[in-house]
Amino acid sequence: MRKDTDRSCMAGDNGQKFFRRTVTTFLAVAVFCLSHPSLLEAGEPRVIDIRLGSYYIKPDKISVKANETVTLNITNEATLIPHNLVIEAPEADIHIKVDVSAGKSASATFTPTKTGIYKMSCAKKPPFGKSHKEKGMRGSLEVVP
Ligand SMILES: [Cu+2]
Repeated sequence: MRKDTDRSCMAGDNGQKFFRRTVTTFLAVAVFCLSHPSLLEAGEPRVIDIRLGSYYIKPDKISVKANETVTLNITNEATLIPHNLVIEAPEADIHIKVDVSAGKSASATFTPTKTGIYKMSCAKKPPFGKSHKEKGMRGSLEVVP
């Protein structure tokens, strides 16, 4: 019963509807992502750079959120001396001990489960003299809610 002109007109309407639906879907997804920023962050751990040297840990205070997955990128800036980074807090599911040769980098990924302030240090100790910790290689990891 329809005329040809009607049919072509319908096709135009369908195209427009499809376009409008696509734009609406896109906007809905965009708004959803913006209102749920944690979804965008999920899967990508936060990265914190830590530098070790003779005898320091920089920064010596780091702060992370409970249940946030964090990757520590640890670089040993010393030219000869090996260092490590140790954070032992079983109550918060933190078990980090990463040895890093001089001039090298290593990483550790963890998800702290309990708030608190935990000690971090280098556990290296020469046969004689002071430990690296005593010489200044110590700091703290704060886990906030
Ligand atoms: Cu050390």
